[in-house]
Amino acid sequence: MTPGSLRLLACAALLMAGSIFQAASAEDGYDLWLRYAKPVHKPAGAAGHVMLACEEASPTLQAALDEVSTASASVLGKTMRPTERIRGGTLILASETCRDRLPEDKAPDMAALGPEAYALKSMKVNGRKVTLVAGGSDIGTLYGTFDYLRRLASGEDVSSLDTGSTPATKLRLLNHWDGLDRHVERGYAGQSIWDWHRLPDYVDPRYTDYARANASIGINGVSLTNVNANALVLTEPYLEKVAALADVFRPYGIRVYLTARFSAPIEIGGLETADPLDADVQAWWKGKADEIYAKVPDFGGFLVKANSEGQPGPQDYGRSHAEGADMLAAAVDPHGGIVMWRAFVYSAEEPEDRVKQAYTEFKPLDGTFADNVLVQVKNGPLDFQPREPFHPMFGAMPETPLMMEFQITKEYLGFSTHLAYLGTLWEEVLETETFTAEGGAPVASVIDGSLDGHALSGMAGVANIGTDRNWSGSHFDQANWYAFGRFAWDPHASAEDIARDWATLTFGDDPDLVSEIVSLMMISREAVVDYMTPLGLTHLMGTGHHYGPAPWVDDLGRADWTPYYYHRATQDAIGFDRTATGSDAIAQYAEPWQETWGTLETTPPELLLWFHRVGWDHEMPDGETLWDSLVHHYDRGCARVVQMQRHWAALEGRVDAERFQQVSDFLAIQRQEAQWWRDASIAYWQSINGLPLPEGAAAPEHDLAYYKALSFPHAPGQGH
Ligand code: GCW
Repeated sequence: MTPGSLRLLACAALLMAGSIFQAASAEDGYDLWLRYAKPVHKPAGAAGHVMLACEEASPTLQAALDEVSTASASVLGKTMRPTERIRGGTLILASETCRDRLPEDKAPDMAALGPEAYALKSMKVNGRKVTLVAGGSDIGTLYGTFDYLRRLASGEDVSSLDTGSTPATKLRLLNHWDGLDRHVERGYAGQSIWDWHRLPDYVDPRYTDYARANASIGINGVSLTNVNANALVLTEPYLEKVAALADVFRPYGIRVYLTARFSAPIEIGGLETADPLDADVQAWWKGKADEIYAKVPDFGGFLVKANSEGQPGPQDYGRSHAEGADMLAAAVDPHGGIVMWRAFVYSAEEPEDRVKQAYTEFKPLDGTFADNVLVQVKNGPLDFQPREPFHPMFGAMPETPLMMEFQITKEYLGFSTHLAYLGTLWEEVLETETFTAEGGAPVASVIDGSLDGHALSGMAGVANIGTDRNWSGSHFDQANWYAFGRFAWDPHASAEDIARDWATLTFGDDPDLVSEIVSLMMISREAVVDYMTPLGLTHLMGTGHHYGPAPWVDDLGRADWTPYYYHRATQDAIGFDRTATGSDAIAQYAEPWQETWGTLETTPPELLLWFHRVGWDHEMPDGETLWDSLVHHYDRGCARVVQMQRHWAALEGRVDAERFQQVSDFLAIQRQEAQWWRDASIAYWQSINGLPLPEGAAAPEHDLAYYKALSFPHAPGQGH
């Protein structure tokens, strides 16, 4: 071979390596926050070896070891090598049941940690410097391992660690609204990842990555199926499929839950009734629970939507929600299972203000639920709007563990094409004081069980996950999945800290880049509020699909599904009077909220039209009229989107091209749709109030008829 041909070969090899490198580093979002990119700053004190503190690796500890080797290979550029003896720079994974290789005096009291807790400690063992990940159980160790790896990937100094964490809540669940036909209700990221048809024989490797991602943020339960439930999932063939998924999730500390259709005893059990007080019905559910536990020994329990939006329930037989819940609770109780009974109830016939109905229904039932029942309550009394006050049930049912239900999928915040970081929305709810008889306490302390001393506690998030390669439909919606897990673990956490962690893990640890991304995330949700439903307006979205504005709709089969029901705009006024002169929903809140929100002058502008009906010429705190202020809020929302676009555009070249482009394209969609929301809303309000626009405000691009004529029969995610 001549030197020239050698050079050629070398060039070809280099070229190939280059293209392989490119392919391998394609940033399609699949790796989520477990990208394990090499940090700009090499983490000081990173371990070089990894050791298990016992001989036999349980599947959970094996998962931890695997994660360490995957992560170290890319974060550190070399895999941490397994070792069986303690050397300097070893990462030791230990748990309450895996500690034999650790000198007795060096093992912290892991039993005292609590089953899901962990400690990370830099220490000396046999004179050598090591890092110990100690878990109260193997799952605790896995959580601790993820924490350690997060620090490495963020370029943190890990040479003198003395930290740890304990989850504040017991149940940290994703709720999938996935159908057995793979349609995801309110899903904007493709189809359901549960491939029921191929299960149980084909177990998609993606399920393992799903479990890894969830475990890395502390999620420990998954309700697989839509709350608008199909009884079929409780039949034998489907339970086999459920068991196959449970087997994948088990090493990651994730239990499976199912939605229980209340009429299942009739539909698949051949009974004539589903009356919860009927002995045959009770026996049927007990038998069903036994059957499930025989296949899935660690089955978590049932999630139930009953007597809500057409779902069957105990009220069909004149029984209460508690009687329904307690019947199911008795069926799973011998196996240690629980029931999550949803409080999202309202009736079409009921003349009472829709936002009052859940409280009216459930408050008198406080103290009547079985010990293994939690009542799952949406964050606000309406339905996952861009902004609502907190649900008045929080703080009002001390005898019942209340579980928080957040919606991660953005049904009412622009689907997956609008960038809206929900951390700030959730933080706003969790840190609001409920003011019970004992005094002020944040909603977070109801959720973590500390306020009323409940051992059962939890948070559920309606998942935004689908078959899209990047899981969530958009890169930034991954942040909402991530933030949900972090808030479920610690409801007192800070939205900004979580955003920073996510941005670092997702886009790299360059501090300038991270702070740009975080600042964009932190303004994003308020931008959506401004261009969709400012000043306490709510539920103005298009009928059924909830895509785009439709404030003019006033003639659906049921009044409480129309935007008009919520805004009540007439020529002289707008808003829903929920004070004593109106629906008196305010009476469901404790003082001082009754006083603060019940009084026009002390109601903050962001909740004004939620609680009050006011004239278009009402004077706002800054001296503007309500009408001018409303228009300015729409304009502010649109301007914020432009600002977000600019921020993002400035990051070109600092974010990989693939993700940069998709985010840019989505921001362009968001900008157009923000404008659409603003223009359509203003055109409609003007048709009602006949007022001119404030000076300098642009007229809507089209007339009202144009916006009204738009139709979207195939908008994604609709119920069916
Ligand atoms: O948010 C609304 C949705 C419905 C959903 C319902 C619920 C699953 O529009 O699609 O049904 O709430 O939470 O039960």
